[in-house]
Amino acid sequence: MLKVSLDDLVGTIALDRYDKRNALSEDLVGRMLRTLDSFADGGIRVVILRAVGTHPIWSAGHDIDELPIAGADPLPYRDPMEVLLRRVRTYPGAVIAMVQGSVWGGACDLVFNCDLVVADESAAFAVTPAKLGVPYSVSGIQYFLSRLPLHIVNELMMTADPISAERALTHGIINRLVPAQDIESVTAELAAVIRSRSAESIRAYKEQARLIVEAVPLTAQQAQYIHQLRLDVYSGRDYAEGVLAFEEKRPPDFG
Ligand code: YXS
Repeated sequence: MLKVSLDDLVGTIALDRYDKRNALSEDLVGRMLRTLDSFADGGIRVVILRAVGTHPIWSAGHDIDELPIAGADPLPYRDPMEVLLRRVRTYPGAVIAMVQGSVWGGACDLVFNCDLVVADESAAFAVTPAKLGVPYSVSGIQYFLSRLPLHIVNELMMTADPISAERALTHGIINRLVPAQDIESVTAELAAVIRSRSAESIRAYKEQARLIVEAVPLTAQQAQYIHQLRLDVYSGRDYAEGVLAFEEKRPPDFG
């Protein structure tokens, strides 16, 4: 499911579950979390997150077979994906996503939560809750809004259609857009530069940036209201239909 390698305090985690389009199952995410923990313990300065080989799909996102059925929060605080996103945000070093192929749903969240993104022209990003009837997580929305212009977030969230690598570059989702044959060397060079810089400075910077981005005050009433909005969606007809339609390999009918 994962291929892990290490070279001079640069660690690489490669998704290797292409039969399920690298869908982020609990098992796969658990392995990623354990690897990140061991990297952190070993003082690994830079982590490269990639997929094994060159395929049209980088990752199909959250494992839809493991989304809870209607009535239960599809993205609760303890969902392994949510735990992984927090772990990437708090990893005490840089995490670079190297992206070839399309990125779907929660995998977009994963890539956007990385500190830097290197991609080739085959990369594309589709944020899919509106195709599944999922009420997106509050922290996910917070992070999208902190990184991207509102109208781009609206387009991603409302259409659920992929945006191209070129547009992703324009909007700052991608740091380096490179030809496919150069992607490994460009990523390795970027990792080597960061590896040579002060780990203490980078760790403190990253933690400060995270805390500043997360410093959005909400009143108790607003938090309750958000909870109610999400509860209504994950108890509703659309979420049940979205998951069922995926299982039945047909487009959803949201009426
Ligand atoms: O039928 P088999 O057993 O061969 O399995 C198929 C698919 O069922 C499986 N698969 C997945 N299984 C679980 N979770 C997934 N997300 C997932 N995606 C795919 O992989 C096998 C091959 O799939 P197939 O035949 O459709 O491959 P393809 O190459 O023709 O098409 C690739 C995709 C990615 C375009 C297509 O599989 C697709 O549309 N997948 C779903 C993408 C998606 O909507 N992801 C969002 C997941 S939910 C999520 O992340 C959030 C919670 S949210 O949406 O709110 O952000």
